[in-house]
Amino acid sequence: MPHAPCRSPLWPAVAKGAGLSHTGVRMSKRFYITTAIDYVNGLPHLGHAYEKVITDVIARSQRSLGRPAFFLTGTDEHGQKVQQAALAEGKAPQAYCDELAAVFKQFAARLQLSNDDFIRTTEPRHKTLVQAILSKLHAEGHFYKANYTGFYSTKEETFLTERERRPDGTFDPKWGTVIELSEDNYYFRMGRHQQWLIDYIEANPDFVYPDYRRNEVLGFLKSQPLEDLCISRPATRLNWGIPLPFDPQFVTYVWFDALSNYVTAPGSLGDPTVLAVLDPEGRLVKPNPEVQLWPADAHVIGKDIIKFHAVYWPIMLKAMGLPLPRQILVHGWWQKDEAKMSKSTGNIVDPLAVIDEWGVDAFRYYLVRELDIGPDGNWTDAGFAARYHADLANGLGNLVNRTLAMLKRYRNGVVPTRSTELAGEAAQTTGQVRTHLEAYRLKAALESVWALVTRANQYVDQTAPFRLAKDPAQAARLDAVLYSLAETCRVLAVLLWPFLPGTAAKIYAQLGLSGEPNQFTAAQWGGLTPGQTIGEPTPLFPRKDQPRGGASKPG
Ligand code: ME8
Repeated sequence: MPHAPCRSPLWPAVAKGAGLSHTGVRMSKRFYITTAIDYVNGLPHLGHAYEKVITDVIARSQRSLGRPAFFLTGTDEHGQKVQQAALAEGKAPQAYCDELAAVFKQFAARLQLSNDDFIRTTEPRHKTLVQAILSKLHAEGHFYKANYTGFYSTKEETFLTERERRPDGTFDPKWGTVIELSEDNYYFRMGRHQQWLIDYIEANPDFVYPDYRRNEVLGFLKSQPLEDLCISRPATRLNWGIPLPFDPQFVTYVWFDALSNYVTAPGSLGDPTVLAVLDPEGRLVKPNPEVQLWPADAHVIGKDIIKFHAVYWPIMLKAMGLPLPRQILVHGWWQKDEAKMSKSTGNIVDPLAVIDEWGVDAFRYYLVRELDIGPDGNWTDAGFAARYHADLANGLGNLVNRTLAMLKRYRNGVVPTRSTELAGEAAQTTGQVRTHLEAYRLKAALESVWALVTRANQYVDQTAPFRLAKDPAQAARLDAVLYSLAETCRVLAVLLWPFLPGTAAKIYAQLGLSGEPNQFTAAQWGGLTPGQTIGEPTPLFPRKDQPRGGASKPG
């Protein structure tokens, strides 16, 4: 379930970066992570799901590791694409956006995202602060008005130059219909920003991750003078946007509007860092020292929008006088069966259909286990089913189910005396997972977790509890084996919580434990209390390729 939008009480202060608010309360900045905000010109798709899930895993893992985190996602609702989609459905843009935003919010809930807020760019709280940004930058001389005559791609909502033109004078089909335009607009002066940005990216190698994306940005910045950015569209041509406060004949360019969400959301909640710059006289929003979010720790985005995030956004922030985000995490794109997903060819993955059939945790697992943050991924239905059966049903599911079934059968469901037979392996895995999570190596973290799953399943085969159970002289030995297995399942629940929160909670409940396994420190060996009664074992991931009950036989 999404968290309530920032109504939560003051997060406990952590030592790093802690300071005193004006009320004398010890405050600290939260870990702040964002996703791209999705265009509502269509339904949510696999790419949207992937980005939101990896961001959720990072947010949850930070919280589990004891660092208060704030996770922002939302929808990008202005601009031509959305206006055209509304028109195509014969709806007024706002009514159309209201419907689609509700669909995207439900989608976030189906993915079990733990977002703290969901921003829509048509909300007054966003529009007000975008106008504050524009007014400030205009007053400080960052914009100028000029006439432009030339080519324009309506599909990409961008002006094209001779550079984009092919030798035969035509444009790449990716630009869609290209028209010739002559119009006045406002431009953002870029020239003064090029060199400091190059220096900054060179001095901060982590700013853009992975490194091949950083090199791409540097290559772009070094290859040509940065052209001034057109930040307006005449309202006569496009009126679905935020009016420029200093010239209402124009609306704001959709990317300027959209990128701003990363600061308008915290600003609207009272983030003093943002408001000191955008609302120094306190006319728009009351500062709230409990909301310390900016600068963001990570913007998670796809590879196609890197220039906006690694070039224009830092420049916008620098011009505003706000610190830059710590990192831009650039993920790759999913294909299906080695081909671009496309509705027209029917080559798509419908995330909701997959979730309905296999469960949300199986879907989350496949996305994160299959694709690291960086390269492109390839979805295959067969690969999905294979992972489901091998890793989830036969691996984790079987381990938990047979452990609990044996505890029920041989010990009446009562946890036996503590033992430490798998404690070393569990501690080693816990250490590896912590290191991977801290470095956002999500796939590697899952690989480490599954090494422990495999080890514990081998341990069942090696110790053969069903044989021990037949010999009363082996009672103490059986106790030791059963405790080690049940405790390993508990540790696994803690390690898995950021990835598969529902499954982790089910494992805890089946072990008879209350609460959620959402604190990494609980992965310490020995948490299960001898004498405690476990709950009901129920298969976590029923097999789909044979009649139900065929998997997960005890012992
Ligand atoms: O770009 N695989 O919105 P969007 C992985 N509104 N990721 C994919 C993908 C795929 N096949 N297709 C799209 C926008 N994405 C803007 C963002 S942010 C201030 C404004 C990713 O709905 C894409 O890379 O077209 C982007 O990060 C996100 O989905 C939203 O794409």
